[in-house]
Amino acid sequence: MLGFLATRAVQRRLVGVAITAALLAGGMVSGCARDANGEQSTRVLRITERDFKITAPRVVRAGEIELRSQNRGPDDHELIVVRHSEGRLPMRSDGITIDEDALQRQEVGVLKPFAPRTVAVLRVELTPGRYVLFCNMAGHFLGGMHTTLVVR
Ligand SMILES: [Cu+2]
Repeated sequence: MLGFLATRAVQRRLVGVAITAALLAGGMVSGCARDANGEQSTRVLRITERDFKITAPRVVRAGEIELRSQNRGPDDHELIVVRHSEGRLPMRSDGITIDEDALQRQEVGVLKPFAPRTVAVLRVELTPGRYVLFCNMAGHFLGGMHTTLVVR
């Protein structure tokens, strides 16, 4: 229903390291990297995006986190991470997209739109707080593509 809007090209500043890779069925590596002291240095947070839902863990420990988002389509999706303590995210005057300019200082990272059947990776340093993960392609947020992540 929103497919014609979803094809709109979105020019976006890329924050952090974003890699889109072909999805290898069953080949996903689990776990984390360890530093010289044997401490966990990077943890992987698995996310699934589909029309129109984002599935992700609700709580994660603070630190360096690798967000791995799998697009199950059928549309392209993006992923925006903002630190947002409470209340609703501000809408643009179009009434169907979030005002990212107003959230610029809260923005932690962005995965540009990526295709169905691919995985996009974003590394972020998350400090304790409340975050919102969402897709801001036209209509997708209102369609349900947002979730809250609490970092402890
Ligand atoms: Cu989307």
